[in-house]
Amino acid sequence: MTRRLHHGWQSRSTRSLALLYEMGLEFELVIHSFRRSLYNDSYRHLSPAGRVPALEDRGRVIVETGAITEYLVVTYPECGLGRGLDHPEHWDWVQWLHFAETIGQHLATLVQHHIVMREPHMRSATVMRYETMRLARVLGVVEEALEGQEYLLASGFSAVDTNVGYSVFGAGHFVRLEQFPNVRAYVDRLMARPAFQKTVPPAGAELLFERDFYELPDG
Ligand SMILES: N[C@@H](CCC(=O)N[C@@H](CS)C(=O)NCC(=O)O)C(=O)O
Repeated sequence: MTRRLHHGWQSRSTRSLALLYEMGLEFELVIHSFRRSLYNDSYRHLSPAGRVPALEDRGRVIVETGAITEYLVVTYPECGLGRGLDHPEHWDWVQWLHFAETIGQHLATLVQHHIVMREPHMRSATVMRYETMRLARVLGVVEEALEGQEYLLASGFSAVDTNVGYSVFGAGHFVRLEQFPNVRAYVDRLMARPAFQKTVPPAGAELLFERDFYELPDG
């Protein structure tokens, strides 16, 4: 079975895309559009909830970015991007992997309110303000962790930087990263990596983020 990643440009599947490039693994990229629901018969046999990413590899299908990250680092340990049970930073690695989705839940709510709900009357300004505040708070955790180091773990770049890295990149569309200098530098550092460069949508691609920054309704 061909290794295949199901992806939507600028969505959370960017985590798995960056990781596959970082690992130097060959794969086929299948791009899905968010203009139509992914919850359809042809895709549901891969992803029952109709979400991206889905990874096909070695005869199995895996969904959930965190699970895909764990699967890839365990299946291809020679790439050195996991931190095994015997590594002193193993549990930090696991914690960051899950923290990517703590950031991701606020990001997803803001994407729904600013982007998916196109008509202003569909949106809740209260939810938008509250989730922006909560997103800023979790970015503060990343800011502290990055004090004096380039990546989340003191031992250097690892797969969790692809998961958290996408979350903080996405967060920068709703929270000004200038107030978090370590996070700002971290995003720039990640985006300078050749693997992350390859995740940038090509010209003409359907973008999730059509703007660089989304202001709150009342500024
Ligand atoms: N926790 C899942 C979330 C996957 C997810 O919700 N992906 C979004 C894109 S960011 C999606 O496929 N949305 C399509 C939809 O909700 O219809 C993961 O980390 O893989």
